[in-house]
Amino acid sequence: MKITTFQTQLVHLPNERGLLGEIPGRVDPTFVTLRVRTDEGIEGISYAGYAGYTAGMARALQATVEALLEQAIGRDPFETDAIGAQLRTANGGASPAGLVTRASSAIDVALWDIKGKAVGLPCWKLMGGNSNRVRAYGSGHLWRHYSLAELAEWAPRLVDAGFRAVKLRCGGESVANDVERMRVVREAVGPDVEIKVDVNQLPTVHDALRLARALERYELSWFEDPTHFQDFAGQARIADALDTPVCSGEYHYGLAPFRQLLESRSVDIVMPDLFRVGGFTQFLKVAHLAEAFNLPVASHLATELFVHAMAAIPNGLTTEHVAWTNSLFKEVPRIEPGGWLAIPDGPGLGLEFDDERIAKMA
Ligand code: SMN
Ligand code: MG
Repeated sequence: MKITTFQTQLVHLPNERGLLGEIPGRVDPTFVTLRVRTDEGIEGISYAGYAGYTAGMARALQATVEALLEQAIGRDPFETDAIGAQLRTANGGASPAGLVTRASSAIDVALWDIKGKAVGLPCWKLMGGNSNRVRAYGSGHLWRHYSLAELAEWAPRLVDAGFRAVKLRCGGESVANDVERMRVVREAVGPDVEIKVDVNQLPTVHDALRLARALERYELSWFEDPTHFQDFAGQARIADALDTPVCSGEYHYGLAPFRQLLESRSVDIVMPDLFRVGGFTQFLKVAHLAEAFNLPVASHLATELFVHAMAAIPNGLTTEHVAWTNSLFKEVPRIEPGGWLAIPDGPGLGLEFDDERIAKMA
């Protein structure tokens, strides 16, 4: 089988509260859809996004996806690892980070979709087949800018939707304010729901320790990105000092930084971002590396795609659920009682673009 043609499209997703709420005025809700076609009539789909925080970056990402796909024409889509390596090497001056990796990651996912469709199996089975469902946590709300009243309103809504775990963003104005936010969410969800706390690298090492210790009485189940993502030694001090596990990884590009993250023991729960790590192919390498270090893996964003890779591995802890890109698809994995996401049965990703809705958002 050979890759023959492709099509990309810029899609402006609706301004859902969660998407534009996170970093007001900075998040570009424009995504690039990809369709990769083969001489056997099989089409693989995927999307790319979060290229930057200004509108022009989405267009730059689309151009990068197209430039890379042109280089993949004529190749056998089964050769995912070789194609990824070729794209990263041939465009080496512009990689391993940034748009090249984001684009090649999205292409990798589309190729896995083709592989699954070609052999009639869902991607999660092809990638390892650990389970046909994954645990998930509600992450599309409880942003840093939510007022106490909004936290009290939205946390129980996530629980009513079926989640047994939610994520609260902290690291705002003061430790006291964050403690108050945590208290409100804990009271709103009760003792049985997990609360994960993400501080997105905002604190210094000492502030992170003070904050985590102040939050511990409300039982946070992980403390995410407690300080600058490249401060491996600083993060290791935090991980060593706390009883709460440190979750980290979403900011790293490619496979190699995970070696340092794991070797320095600066992480307890490994969280690769699908588009920064290099798609499913590179994600699996990180997940298996984490397994060798006796560490669990959590996913970052891209829920509709990530369910497959998380279901493939034995050390998949929980899948982040954000609904932002759901409107690209006819059907998406739905949350089930107990906080599970069932993986679609269809071959490949089991996803279909909703062309009518996409046409309206283009
Ligand atoms: C996050 C990162 C980027 C966009 C939205 C949210 C956050 C998370 O760090 O882990 O969900
Ligand atoms: Mg995060």
